[in-house]
Amino acid sequence: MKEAEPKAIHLKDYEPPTHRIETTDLTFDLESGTTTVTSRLKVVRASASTEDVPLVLDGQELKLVSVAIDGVELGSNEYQLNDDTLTLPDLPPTCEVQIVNQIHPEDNTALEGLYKSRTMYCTQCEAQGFRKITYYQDRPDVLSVFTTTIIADASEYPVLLSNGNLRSDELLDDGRRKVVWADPFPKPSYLFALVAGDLALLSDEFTTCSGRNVTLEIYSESHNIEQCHYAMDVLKRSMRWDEETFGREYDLDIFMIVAVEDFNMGAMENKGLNVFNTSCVLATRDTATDQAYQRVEAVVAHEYFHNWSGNRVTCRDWFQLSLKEGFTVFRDAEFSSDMNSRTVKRIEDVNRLRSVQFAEDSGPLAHPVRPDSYIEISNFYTPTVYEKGAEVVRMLQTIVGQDDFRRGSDLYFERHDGQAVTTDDFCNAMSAVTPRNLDQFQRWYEQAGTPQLTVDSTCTAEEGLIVNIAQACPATPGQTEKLPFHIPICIGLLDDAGNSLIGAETALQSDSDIEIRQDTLVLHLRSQATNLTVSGISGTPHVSFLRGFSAPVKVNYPRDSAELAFLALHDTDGFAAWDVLQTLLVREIERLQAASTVSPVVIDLFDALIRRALDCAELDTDSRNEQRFLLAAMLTIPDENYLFEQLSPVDVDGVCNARDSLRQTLATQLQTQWQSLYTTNTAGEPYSPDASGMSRRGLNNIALDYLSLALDGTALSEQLRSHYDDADNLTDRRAVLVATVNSKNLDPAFKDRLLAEFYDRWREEALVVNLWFSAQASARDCTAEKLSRLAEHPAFDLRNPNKVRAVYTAFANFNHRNFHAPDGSGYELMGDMVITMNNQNPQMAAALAKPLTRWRRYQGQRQQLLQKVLKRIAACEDLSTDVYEVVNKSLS
Ligand code: B3K
Ligand code: ZN
Repeated sequence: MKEAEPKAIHLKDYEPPTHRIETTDLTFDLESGTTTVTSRLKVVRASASTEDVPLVLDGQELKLVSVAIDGVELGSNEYQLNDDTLTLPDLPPTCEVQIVNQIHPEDNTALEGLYKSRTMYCTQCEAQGFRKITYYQDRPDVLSVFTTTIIADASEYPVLLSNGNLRSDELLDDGRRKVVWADPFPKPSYLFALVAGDLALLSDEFTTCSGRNVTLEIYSESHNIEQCHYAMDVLKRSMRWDEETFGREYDLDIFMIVAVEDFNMGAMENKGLNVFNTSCVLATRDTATDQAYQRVEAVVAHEYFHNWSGNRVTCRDWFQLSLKEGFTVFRDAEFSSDMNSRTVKRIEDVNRLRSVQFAEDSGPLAHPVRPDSYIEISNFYTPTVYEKGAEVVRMLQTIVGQDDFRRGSDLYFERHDGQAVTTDDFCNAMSAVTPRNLDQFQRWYEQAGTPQLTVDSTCTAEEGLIVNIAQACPATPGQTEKLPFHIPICIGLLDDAGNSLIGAETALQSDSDIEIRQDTLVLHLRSQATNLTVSGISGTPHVSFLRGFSAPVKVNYPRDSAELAFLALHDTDGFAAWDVLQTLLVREIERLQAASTVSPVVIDLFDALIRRALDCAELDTDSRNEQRFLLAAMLTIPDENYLFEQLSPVDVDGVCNARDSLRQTLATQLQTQWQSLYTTNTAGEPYSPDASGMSRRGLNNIALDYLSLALDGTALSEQLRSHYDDADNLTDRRAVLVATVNSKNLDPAFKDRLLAEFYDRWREEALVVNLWFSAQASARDCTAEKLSRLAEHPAFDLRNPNKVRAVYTAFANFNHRNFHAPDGSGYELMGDMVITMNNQNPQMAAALAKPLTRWRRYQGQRQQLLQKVLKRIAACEDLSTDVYEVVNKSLS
């Protein structure tokens, strides 16, 4: 907590460190109530010019016991200590600093630094948690070789882990155990980790491409260990994939993952010792949905990939966060695309980008991929830094081409191994291998906001096809004027039968750079506006625009519904087919806010898509799975978050009602078709988390969802009941749970019985209980008052972030009718939670505040109601920097 008004930190003020810390030797004495940390640092002055500069170490919430320089203890007048720093003046050019301090992990509810989760100790240091463990230069450009000694009671904490390789393990005479871990790779403090507990182990091994054997270990509390097999399988696949795709080999003798129940985010890539939220590592058919399996796959891979993109090559400062996060999200997305359907992975990612990142980019918290200032760095682990950052890397790959991209990535790792670098260094490595000029491309790192493309096209026999494209980017906080971006735009052209009209001989003319790659044109838009002329083609081509979502932009390309419907059915680029369908559906939902009947073109299109799904039984296995995945995505109506972003300013009730009415009409008018789709995709074989099973369940549960709107009374309860009773997995059970809690056509007793039955059966499985909570929190009848009652359930725990997310985040992000209740009760409730969490866990509190911040995009009274809550929070004493920044920026 800060007394004075928190100050912003600026990228332009970056100064290199005054001292290096060559080695860091830590000893942790874990005693109940108090942990004593002894730190021995070999400190070297960075250069002669820093001769008179004192060593300033960061430290927060620590009790200093002693400081010694080269073995001589300092008197309290020989150093300066305040709330955030310990300053040591007059150090010799090279010396050993020894510091002893105490901390209280048991009282640490912020889950940053060293804390206790149930019976185990664990750490979370990124970004600035290490300073809550001991005094240190807690910044990513100070790289040091760490040795860690842990001493703890041998029976209570038989497993003692830290980074690197195990050097020794001994039982002491007093019944305690002492282990020493040594990490040979220099690393910044944010990658430090320690775990101590009575943990079960799943082990395996991996032989790297150069023939080295690596021990793989996953630890969890013993009741969860059998749920770790899938993560182990993913880990091995990730290790192999990173060798084959990016030439990256693992470097230590051991790689460990520890599953922790209380964790602020998904997982953390500490060197050789990844710490995971249980939600991102445990997976069995009964405890994880198909979606959760895919998340485990993505997160295990993501954290593993950080070993190179983040750990071996790290960030110079936190403004460069996207250097490791954007690149690593890109890498994990490529991995998931190779493991599953590439098209559908792209659809999911773009869906999320549009719902969440575009919303951030057009709101009060908009910031560039490389921010230029922050108050609290924890607030910058955002969709912009992660997901837009990954889009920026993807565009680089599109611009330079796959082969040069790989050469650039090799060069980046080779040049910067063991260094802390910047996004400029990354682009420079790419520049070094491509003939293309990437100077203008830098603006993607510097300018916030989502560029908007305005497109129109005409086609005449004389001139051929002319496409005009213009770009503009709206103002964002602190950036009123924007310069044009370098935007790679992939375009396909189709004839009336859906065949590509592009070939090597296509006659093209444009004032922009343009190339032909197979059946796609890649146009490099650099100016504010450009045009493209394609001559020598017969008929009027259908334009498949922004194939694969080649740039994170919004597109305004007015075309009639018949043209969009044609492309939805015929575009050979699956992403583009889905994309035009979204345009059509958004437009339809906008229209339905004033009209009452759904357009026949939409109903006919859904009819055709269902027919295609029914016909795909004829295809070979791979195409069948791919088609099913794609059609499941296409048959899903965009959710409210997506629609709100496309239709701002938002009339919440108008959008929700229009969306409901579209779904209801499709359900009723195509009921027979949904029933066939349901039957055709009902499981014939036991559960498997593979493409065949997942894609089939996807279609089966979508059909169930529509049927739950079309049916009522006994027919509905029987259908739901049999789906539930036949289920051998959580995906199917969850589908029934969600349909049940949201249905208007069911006897309330049926709902109550199902909820009670589900809870009784799965009460021991925390992750399943979380899903039970979130289904109820996002149900259409869950008012703020009902939510408060739900949070009184004995299984709810305010100290466990997963539970808080399952109840409160689910409510604010997915229960739009009730979060946005016209009386402001949803907003007030979330405001209360932010204030409660502010003292206990500032990072969680700031995350909970975010849904309140976008007040400008809602219409009418809601703007005032939201501002009122934000002002109430802003007026609280002892506001954490995390909440302070989010709330004040959104009010200004
Ligand atoms: N690097 C961590 C995120 C740390 C968040 C700190 N508040 C996990 C990841 O992105 O891989
Ligand atoms: Zn990451």
